[in-house]
This record gives sequence, structure tokens and C-alpha cells, in this order.
Amino acid sequence: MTGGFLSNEDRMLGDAFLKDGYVIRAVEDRAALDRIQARVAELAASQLGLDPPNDPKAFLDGIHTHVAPDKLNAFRLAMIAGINGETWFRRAYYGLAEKALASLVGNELAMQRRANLSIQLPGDESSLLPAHTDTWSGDSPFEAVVWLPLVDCRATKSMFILPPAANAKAAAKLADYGTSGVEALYRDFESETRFLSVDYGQFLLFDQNLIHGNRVNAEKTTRWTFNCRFKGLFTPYADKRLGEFFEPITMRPTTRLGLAYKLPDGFEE
Ligand SMILES: O=C(O)CCC(=O)C(=O)O
Ligand SMILES: [Fe+2]
Repeated sequence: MTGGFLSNEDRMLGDAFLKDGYVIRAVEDRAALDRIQARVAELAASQLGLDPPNDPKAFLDGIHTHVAPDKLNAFRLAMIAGINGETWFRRAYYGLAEKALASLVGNELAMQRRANLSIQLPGDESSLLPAHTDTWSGDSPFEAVVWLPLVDCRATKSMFILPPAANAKAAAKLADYGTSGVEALYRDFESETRFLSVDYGQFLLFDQNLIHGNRVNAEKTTRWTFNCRFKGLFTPYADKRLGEFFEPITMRPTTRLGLAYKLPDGFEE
């Protein structure tokens, strides 16, 4: 049986991931999460000419009182550049889900070089991601996403996913939506979508081959979430290449030796 040598713990997590298409767990390094949140809040305050906030979570939740929708994308890009510019950031991010990644993805991993950040102001329609799978637009089916909220994310302040059974039905009918589009697809499957409750202190690890996306944030506070892709280093790549989009993070010694090995000159048979 495939996976028959896995530990009970790996098997249980893997079964949950395969059944639902995602897992939601407490971050494995709370201090690293707090450091990331505090740094993002500092970057935001500095960008807005404000003092660093005492309560980063409340400040981030309330950012719509400081940033207008037409300034949001430039502000968001400045936050992405700022946090990805921190030398410690990617190691810290990985450490939040290290055990879950080893269990669900592998022990020789490639990680996206720049984590994305999505900021959704209450009621703002300008930065939505309609129903999609990443695989439809150049990602390899071997990738999984670690999605990390800096504030509590519930209902439309979060993302939705179509669990595997509903997703299979939608995928089988995809051609029917060639002209009506993904909004029609969303409406037809809306009752089967799940908006995932992921609080600050937790991460979501999801299968980006499943249809997912977001809607207008109808909550009263602003959403802040990172998303970053991981895959087995030697699993197939699609448009997002190793060295450009992905970078090896946990290569093992035997792999290093193998990649560096040259057959001695003059060697025959
Ligand atoms: O955060 C969202 O609402 C969607 C995220 C997404 O599409 C992704 O991370 O692939
Ligand atoms: Fe996506």
C-alpha cells in the first residue's frame, strides 16, 4: 500500500489533508509568528508616517482607517518588498509549518522565493481573486500553499475552497463555463464552498489544485494573509521554475553529493 511505512501521525495528518483538501493547525513557532506580525505592522506604520503600534493585530485589523482602496495596491507591494527584504523572514515562515510540510510534502523542499501578501479592506471589490486553481495558471500540481493570517480570518474575511468531492464535480463540468465564466461556476457551487476560519496563531496548508478564491470582505476589519508555495524539490515543475520562482531550502547531503558527482575521466565500463 502506498504510504504504508508512514508513522501514525503522518498518516492521520495526510488522511485529513486528502479528505478535506487542507489542514488548519497551530503554528509550530509562535515567537516567529509574532515577530513576523510585529515587523509587518512596523513596516505599515512607517509607510503611513505613523509610530510603531503597541497592538500590531488591532492596528492591522484597522488599516482601512488609514489606507484608501486606490492606494491599497502600492501599499501592499511596499509591504511585500519590506518583509521579503528581511533576511530572517523566509526561514521563520517555513518554521511555522515545518513539521506539517515534512509530513505532507516532503523532507527535501523547494520554497517560493517571495511570499505574497493579500490585504482586503472591508467592502473593497478591487483586489479579489475569483474562483481558480493555481494549476490552471502555471503552477505545478505538486505544489501546496502555506497560508498565514496576521489577523483572525473568518467568513468572507478568509478564503473559500471547494472540498475534493465538490471540486471533482466542478472540474468535470468546467467546459460548460467556457462562456459564462468562473463567477457562474462559483454561484453553481457556492453552497458547497467552505470559507475557512483561520485565526491568528494558526496556518492553513491547502491543496491549490482545488478550486479556491475569495469574495468581497463583508466583515468590519481588514484581512492580512500571506501565501507561499512549497513543493518536493525533485517533483515536476510547471511555469514556476526552480531558481526563478522556487529555491531549494532543505536539500540533504546525499543529494548534494549526487548532484556534484562527476564520473572520473577516462572511466569506461
Ligand atoms: O488568499 C486567498 O483568498 C486566495 C489565495 C490563493 O489563491 C492562493 O494562495 O493560491
Ligand atoms: Fe490560488
